[in-house]
Amino acid sequence: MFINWKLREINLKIVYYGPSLSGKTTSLQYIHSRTNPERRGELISLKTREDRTLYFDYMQFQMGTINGLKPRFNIYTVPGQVYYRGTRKLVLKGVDGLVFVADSQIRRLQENVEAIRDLNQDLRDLGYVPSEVPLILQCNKRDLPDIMPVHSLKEYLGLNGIQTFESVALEGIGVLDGLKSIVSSVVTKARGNINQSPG
Ligand SMILES: Nc1nc2c(ncn2[C@@H]2O[C@H](COP(=O)(O)OP(=O)(O)O)[C@@H](O)[C@H]2O)c(=O)[nH]1
Ligand SMILES: [Mg+2]
Repeated sequence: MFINWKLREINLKIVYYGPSLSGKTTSLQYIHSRTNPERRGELISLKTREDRTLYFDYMQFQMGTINGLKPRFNIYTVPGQVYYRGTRKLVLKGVDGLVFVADSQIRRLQENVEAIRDLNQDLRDLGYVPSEVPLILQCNKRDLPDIMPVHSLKEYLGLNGIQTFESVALEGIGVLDGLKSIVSSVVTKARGNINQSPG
């Protein structure tokens, strides 16, 4: 969270995290397509290699007010691959809320488990207590055959108490519900922090 008191703006960061190919970019593309063009910036995809799985993406939108301040939500996706740990940490720095996008396919369980482990490690490395960062789970690709039941996926990920949304990002199903939920948690937390700050 970063407050510009002069402009009366509050910058909040939400990161879509998960294994590669789980549907993070597709989710962000859908969010971008459904956000009022007057209140959002371009969707920017930074290409780190020729493969689209190695992009990280960014967009910004404005919505509502928080204690008289205008919130700007900065939404990022991170590259899943191990060798992009540096990029991932850079993107995670200053994060206010997380959407973990899991690939629901049974054969992708291992990648999901590794990604949640990486996330917790990345957060600790950055000085966060992982359980204190607002997080929701988006179980994606619910349209495919051979997917895991949500409760068992949550169990494997150690995310039992976490609010969960089933999604088909390709069709936009469930994506905005997840976004609204994390925005709401992030805003609630920001209100608490602003009330405590001297500004
Ligand atoms: N069947 C299906 N495919 C999806 C869904 N969401 C994303 N995909 C596909 O999965 C692949 C990887 O998606 P992408 O958003 O690039 O994954 P990222 O690496 O997490 O950013 C692409 O071919 C998408 O079209 C979904 O809900 N269902
Ligand atoms: Mg991507």
